[in-house]
Amino acid sequence: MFETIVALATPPLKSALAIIRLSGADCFKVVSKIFTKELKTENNKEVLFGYIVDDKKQIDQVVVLKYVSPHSFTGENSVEIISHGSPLIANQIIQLCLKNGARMATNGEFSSRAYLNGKIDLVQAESINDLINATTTEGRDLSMVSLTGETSKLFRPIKDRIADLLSQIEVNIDYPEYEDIEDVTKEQILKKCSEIINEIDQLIKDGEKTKIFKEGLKIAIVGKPNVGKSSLLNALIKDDKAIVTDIAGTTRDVVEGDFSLNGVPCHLFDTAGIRDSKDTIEKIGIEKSQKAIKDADLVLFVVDETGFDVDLYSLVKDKNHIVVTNKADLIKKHEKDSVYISAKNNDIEPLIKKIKEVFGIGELTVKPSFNNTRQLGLLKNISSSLKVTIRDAEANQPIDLISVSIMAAYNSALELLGESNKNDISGEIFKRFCVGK
Ligand SMILES: Nc1nc2c(ncn2[C@@H]2O[C@H](COP(=O)(O)OP(=O)(O)OP(=O)(O)O)[C@@H](O)[C@H]2O)c(=O)[nH]1
Ligand SMILES: [Mg+2]
Repeated sequence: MFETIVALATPPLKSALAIIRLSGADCFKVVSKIFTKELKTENNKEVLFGYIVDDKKQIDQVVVLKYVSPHSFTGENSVEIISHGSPLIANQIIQLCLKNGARMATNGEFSSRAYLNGKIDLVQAESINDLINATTTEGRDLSMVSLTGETSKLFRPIKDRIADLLSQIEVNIDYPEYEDIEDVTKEQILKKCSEIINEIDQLIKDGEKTKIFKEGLKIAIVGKPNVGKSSLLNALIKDDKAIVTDIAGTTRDVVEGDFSLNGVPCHLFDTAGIRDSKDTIEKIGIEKSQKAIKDADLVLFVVDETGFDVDLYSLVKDKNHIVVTNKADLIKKHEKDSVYISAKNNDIEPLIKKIKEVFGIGELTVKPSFNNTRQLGLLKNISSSLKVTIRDAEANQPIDLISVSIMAAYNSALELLGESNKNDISGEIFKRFCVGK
């Protein structure tokens, strides 16, 4: 039984309507004290029209949606109060809820309850957060298939097979005296493990491919002053965001912009041209350029007709990078295999092609996949644990030693769907959610 929580589910800004959400055993009691109608558990879902009141004073005219447990998102009694969208009113209603027995929800606490009450598994819960944060339709589509439970469904049979193998082995260890229980042979273990590893490795491959559609790419544009870095940012985001002039040292601070590459959200950092400078402001800008290089998934090292600076290149050569020759319109001889563009003329197709090539970005086929760092990490754990099982079995190790790595694989499988130590593993995840979700 959980305490009653309250939170604003919409942004704290002036808008037409605001939604205040409550969940928990006592939430009908709390709302009944501040609403002109009583919320009873008898009738199932209800839409009620009335007034929020503080004692006798009317605060707002609202619509109240009532969900009776277990027919709600959290699985508990829940209420949504739809008020007028003034932050002042929304705040007053929340204060009234708090005064009458609710407490403020923490980030992601509604989703966390849905998970703890068995309404959704952990993969579905994560997809809710991904859905809220999606910035491209492809990212949204990927999150939607996970939200419906398709991704978890894909994995459950694999988890069951690991469990079967484990229980077969455990029976052999615990009841060696029962002759009617078949011994698991080394061949059976090897066959089953390699079948499961193949399937898991395929899931990892599919997940790695789709991961960037959800997580996006950080791309830094770096080079000498005046080579056309800001012009390139503008051409990529199709907007005149960064200032472009023929004066070297125009960009002082990092300018950021976004664009989508076949649905992969790309976040660009246009940086100050790097050179020896005595100017204090420019020096700070150059330090920021160096930080942008460090944080980037990809660095576009821009050069122009004035040539290639070897010292500068040493800053990026160990990073994932593409050397981009800009101002191609001024250069007669184009070397083979180099990327030539003209940012000023919006002639940047060769670069787009190259970035797609570097990250293997093609058309996205939306299908269920495990594609965040946590999920992929656990799949990799399962695969490597089962590889240990194979190694131990091949070395004819005793069966109880072999079972250790299968147990490790099984625990990772449980953790993937959030079926083990619910409170321990989920805390980290729900912290990342918005309050009110
Ligand atoms: N001919 C030609 N000129 C270009 C091209 N791209 C940019 N330029 C010119 O190069 C000059 C510098 O461009 P910017 O985009 O400001 O260069 P930057 O690298 O951001 O320079 P800093 O911010 O000073 O480091 C401007 O006059 C642009 O019009 C191009 O493809 N061809
Ligand atoms: Mg610039």
